[in-house]
Amino acid sequence: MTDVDIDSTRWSIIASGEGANRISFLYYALHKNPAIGDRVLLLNTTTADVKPEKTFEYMLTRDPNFQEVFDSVKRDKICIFGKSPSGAGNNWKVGENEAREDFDTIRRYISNLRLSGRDVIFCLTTLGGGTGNGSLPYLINKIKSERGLASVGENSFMALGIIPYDFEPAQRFFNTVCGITRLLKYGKEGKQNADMLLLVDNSQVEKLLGITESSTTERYYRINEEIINVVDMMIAPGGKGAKSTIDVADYYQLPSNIGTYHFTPCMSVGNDPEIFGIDTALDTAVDRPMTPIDPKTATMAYIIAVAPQKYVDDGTFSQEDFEEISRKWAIKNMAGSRGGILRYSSLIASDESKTLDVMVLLGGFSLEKIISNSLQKYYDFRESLEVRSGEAELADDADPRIRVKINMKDIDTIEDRIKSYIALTEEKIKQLKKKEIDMEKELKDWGF
Ligand SMILES: Nc1nc2c(ncn2[C@@H]2O[C@H](COP(=O)(O)OP(=O)(O)OP(=O)(O)O)[C@@H](O)[C@H]2O)c(=O)[nH]1
Ligand SMILES: [Mg+2]
Repeated sequence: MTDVDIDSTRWSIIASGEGANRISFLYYALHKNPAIGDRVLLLNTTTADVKPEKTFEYMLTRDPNFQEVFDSVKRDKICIFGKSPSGAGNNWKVGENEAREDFDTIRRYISNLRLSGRDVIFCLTTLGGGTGNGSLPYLINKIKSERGLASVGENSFMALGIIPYDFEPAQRFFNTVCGITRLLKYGKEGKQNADMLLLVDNSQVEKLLGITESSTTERYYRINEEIINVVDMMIAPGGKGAKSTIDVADYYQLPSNIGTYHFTPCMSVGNDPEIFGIDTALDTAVDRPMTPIDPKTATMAYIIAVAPQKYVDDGTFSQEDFEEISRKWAIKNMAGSRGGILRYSSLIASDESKTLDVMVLLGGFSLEKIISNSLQKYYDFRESLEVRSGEAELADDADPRIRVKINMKDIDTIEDRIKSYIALTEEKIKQLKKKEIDMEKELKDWGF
């Protein structure tokens, strides 16, 4: 492991809820990345009768080497918050309330991350559950706005949200629509919350990997392995003996300026550099978006390639060629005839990597496929709520101790916010698909 440049970005990971805890633990156990060091925080609510270990049980039996890592993580990186005796019971409002009411507990752990300067915080949650999906949007907003926890206005927050399997029940999709919205926009004024939101869909990843195992825990494990590759590629410029200091975090303001800041990763990793060129790797990647999308609607792309040092030194791969290949690729694969609005490519030479690994973060794409997969279930759930005086009480069938009230006006606000975000996204796509300007006429108008 090499030391990171003083200048390169420091990252932290904050994961809330069970699925996100598993992914972050797996990343921490498998990748010792100097850009992260030990800045990892796993948050969860838990039932009084279930040990926090339960979340990691399968991983710990699958790989006995993880036990030692787990013992160290348990000492100071797992924060159990909330006063509820029974977790959030798949109810995001409970997850949010518990985080708010018990923020003093969470604050101590966040302080331990010693966030400073222009640190990037990688925030993970599943979108179907209650704990992570409820608490994480609240926490991002809170850390961003409260003095003393981070450097206000300087840190960036990359959020990753995991969309439930297609077959999961209605409440999970109600949670998903609310969670996506609250990660994008939060608070009274509905200001931008996460700086970038990465979406990953369980059914889609399972299809890409051809997973056929029947055990749920093993299926999650396989999906999680794929997700940690994404985390690793995001942070690549600071790790893997990297020679480049440009990373995604340097560009996070750009999507915010455009007003759309959702992305999905497309991965092509483990390629033999003797056989694969970057162009082939890019073509493979675009066929493998981790969320069901139409790449032809994508308006933004961040393209990251990690290649073994030797192949960069001998000129097989160079930043200049990479940019040219990316440009042609974008014209062929992205929205409009000019290859989207925003694109940047970063080649990283690595002392440690033996393969050519490429990740494309496609962004600004139409959310139509995601929304159409969720909407029926979203409404099924919404309409099942019994509303009295503008409020619905949500109770957990399995555990009557969990009850919470939701104000239906807040749900209307969430719907309005996602609809206007979608409208903006569609408008950007449409602008790009418009015919090119008539250059001759324009130049004349400009006085030439
Ligand atoms: N990829 C992946 N998805 C998971 C994993 N665990 C759970 N999920 C998905 O996440 C959703 C459930 O969220 P959890 O993370 O279990 O929920 P939570 O945040 O702990 O919230 P609670 O409802 O309070 O338990 C479902 O859609 C699951 O399919 C995991 O390890 N990997
Ligand atoms: Mg849970």
